[in-house]
Amino acid sequence: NGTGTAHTAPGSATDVTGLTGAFTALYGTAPEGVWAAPGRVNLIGEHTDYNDGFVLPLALPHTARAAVARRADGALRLHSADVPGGVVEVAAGELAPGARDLGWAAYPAGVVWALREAGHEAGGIDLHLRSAVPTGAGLSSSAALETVTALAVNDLYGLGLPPGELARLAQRAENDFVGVPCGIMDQTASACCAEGHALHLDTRDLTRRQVPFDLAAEGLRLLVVDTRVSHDLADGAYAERRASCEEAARRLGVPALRDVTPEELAQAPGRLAGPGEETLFRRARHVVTENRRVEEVVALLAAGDTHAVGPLLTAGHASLRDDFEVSCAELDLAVGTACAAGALGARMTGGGFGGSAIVLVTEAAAVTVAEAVSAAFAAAGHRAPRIFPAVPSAGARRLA
Ligand code: GAF
Repeated sequence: NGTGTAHTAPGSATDVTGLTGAFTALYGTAPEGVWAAPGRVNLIGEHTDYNDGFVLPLALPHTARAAVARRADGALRLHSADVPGGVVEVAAGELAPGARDLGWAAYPAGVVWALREAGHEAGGIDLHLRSAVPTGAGLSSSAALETVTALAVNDLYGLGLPPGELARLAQRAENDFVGVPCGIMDQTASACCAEGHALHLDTRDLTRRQVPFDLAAEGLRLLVVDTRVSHDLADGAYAERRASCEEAARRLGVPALRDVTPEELAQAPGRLAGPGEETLFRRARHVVTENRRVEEVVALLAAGDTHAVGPLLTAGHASLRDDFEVSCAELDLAVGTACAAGALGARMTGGGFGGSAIVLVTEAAAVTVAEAVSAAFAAAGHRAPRIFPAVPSAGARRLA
């Protein structure tokens, strides 16, 4: 995965010049603009977004950037600096789900397809892309690719779609063109987050609220621990969890698990847990308690008590590990070690089965905690994790 040329900060003027130059070298004319869209971490609210529930992600400073120009013939030419293999060309008539195996290019191609399917006059594009969002790390590198494409096409073709709608169409691209049954969180985070804030999203009615999240002011840091165990949302386990949640809601007689409180669920184990079926009850218990944790975290942030968020993060991790069963040994080790070394709280973030954990820690303890996690990984014989601070950053934007 490309993190940009060494010494070139992603999104900087030098980076924009580099993207523009590479585009011109590839396609023979200059791009019409350069756009950026970030990856994310989710502070709390995991596996709730396909249950009509609540999420609280924040954008990372790591972005996918795209230099783009319109084409008159409706075709797409797509190139990534991060992937070997040259330009992928898709003729206008070829743009249909499953028509061809497009590899990475299915993400931008799927977005143009989704825009056209929704009746928007999205014409052809030449695109050159470079991303600093680590891939396979649970940090939404795919959503960043989709969102940067959606924003560029929206601007260039004057579609006038608001960010929330671009996120919805980017999700449609991933669901129906790429074939991953994800929820709406990642694309909305990439499109709609604001610097210094976490984004409180109700995934039922898609209302959004920017929640101030000024870690530095409180002497805190949020660390990302990328375990470098690659996760793959398409591998069936995600779809299986989703199906369990839908089945649990059906048995409880509600439209979605969003409509059940932890107290109500505790009264109703019999409806979910016939003999040998306690798994369904535990899946549902994760979702309904996680929705409650989101509300509790939002209330603590509003009260300026970010320190107190830590135990809720750790409780969320236990629920994902024990009830939802989407953690793995490396994530559990990162969380357990960080907490034992003095972190305020920690949890896996994103879909799970690998990927990244987040750790809330005081500035004073940050180095000690990071070193403890690295040492524990070495002692267990795991690959060295990548650890970096999550600075709440801006959502998708035009750079040039
Ligand atoms: C992945 C999905 F893409 C999101 O929609 C969300 O379900 C998340 O896993 C789990 O919270 O990132």
